[in-house]
Amino acid sequence: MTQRTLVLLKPDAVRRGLVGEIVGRIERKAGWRITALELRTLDRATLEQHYAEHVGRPFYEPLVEFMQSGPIVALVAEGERVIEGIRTLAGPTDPIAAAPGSIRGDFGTITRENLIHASDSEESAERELKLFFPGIA
Ligand code: 3AN
Repeated sequence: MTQRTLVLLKPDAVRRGLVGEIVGRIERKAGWRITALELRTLDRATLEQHYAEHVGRPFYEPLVEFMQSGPIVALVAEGERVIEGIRTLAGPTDPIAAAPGSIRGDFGTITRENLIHASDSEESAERELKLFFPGIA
């Protein structure tokens, strides 16, 4: 089942020079392709839409601040079961609980700065792709 998903490499990943490492892990999965990729700085309005489900949670404001703290890399990945697959590559939200070998498990320590966002379902992917890449069909 070929799918498309949105990935964000968060400001910590860009600041720490981990873009190549993370993009490389996605590229090396057989048959997956990166079909759009851009370095950009996010505005508050975009983040409020992106993280709408988290409004009111204690981590919401610091998260929105953090995500504006420097450029991010937004990309679109396509391929066989890529939505579930990139979530597996990323590992769970808490990087200390994430297994070594996963992106968060290998490079992260604190939950807010967990390096990568990846859509968690087909519905989220559709919504997030429209928000970040409205130009793609
Ligand atoms: P995931 O990215 O693993 O799907 P979500 O969607 O639950 O995680 O949370 C979105 C982002 O909010 C996370 N990537 C992380 O940066 C931040 N976050 C989530 N839970 C916490 C928490 N308990 N403390 C601090 N930040 C959090």
